[in-house]
Amino acid sequence: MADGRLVIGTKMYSSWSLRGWLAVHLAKLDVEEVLIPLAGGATSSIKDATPAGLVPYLEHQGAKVWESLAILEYCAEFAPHLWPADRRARAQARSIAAEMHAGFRALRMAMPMTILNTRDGSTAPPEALADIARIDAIWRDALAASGGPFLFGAEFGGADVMYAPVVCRFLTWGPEVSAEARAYMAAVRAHPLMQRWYDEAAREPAEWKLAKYEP
Ligand SMILES: N[C@@H](CCC(=O)N[C@@H](CS)C(=O)NCC(=O)O)C(=O)O
Repeated sequence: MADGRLVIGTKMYSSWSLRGWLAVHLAKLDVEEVLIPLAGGATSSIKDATPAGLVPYLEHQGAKVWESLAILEYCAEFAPHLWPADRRARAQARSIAAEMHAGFRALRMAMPMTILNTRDGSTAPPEALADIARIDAIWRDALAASGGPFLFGAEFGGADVMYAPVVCRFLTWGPEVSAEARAYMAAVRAHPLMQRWYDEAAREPAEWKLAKYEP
């Protein structure tokens, strides 16, 4: 029997779910996956199943954890390697993870996650372009210091967990980004867990598609 459950939403669309799912899998927690198809906002079955009415939501060995960043921190208690070993790098990783969790609203509004599609991002508003420039700078800084291919070195870590759905958005919407950002996006997309998420999304039933995220 599993140690708990992870409640997530539709893999095609749920960017926050991807973060919780990656963290749980990287930490190798043994939890059952409970997938509730998103209804396009205020999904009643998600409200009933989770404390905040949002996914992801983790129950594990008696602990109840919601908010993707809290789930990541919980997973890092079991898998400390999710954060860099060096104190200064760890501070930077936590800062950029928190910046993602708290911000980039314009980007999230202009370029929603819809991973099975290719969309035209050329009409994104200036606020979204400013978010993209900031993210590109965050990535370039971290990659220059670590040498890549992931933000803090050879392993896919907590900061990558928080930015993986941004990679998905950029792959779909194709904004202009630096060569360093493009190399980073390729590394994230090629990670076996990302490959698995994309494959499972591709197998989701057509009835789960939401018009507002489709071309
Ligand atoms: N701040 C939350 C955001 C979670 C969130 O907004 N999740 C969306 C799905 S990506 C959700 O559950 N929406 C409710 C719904 O669509 O019914 C976190 O970090 O986990």
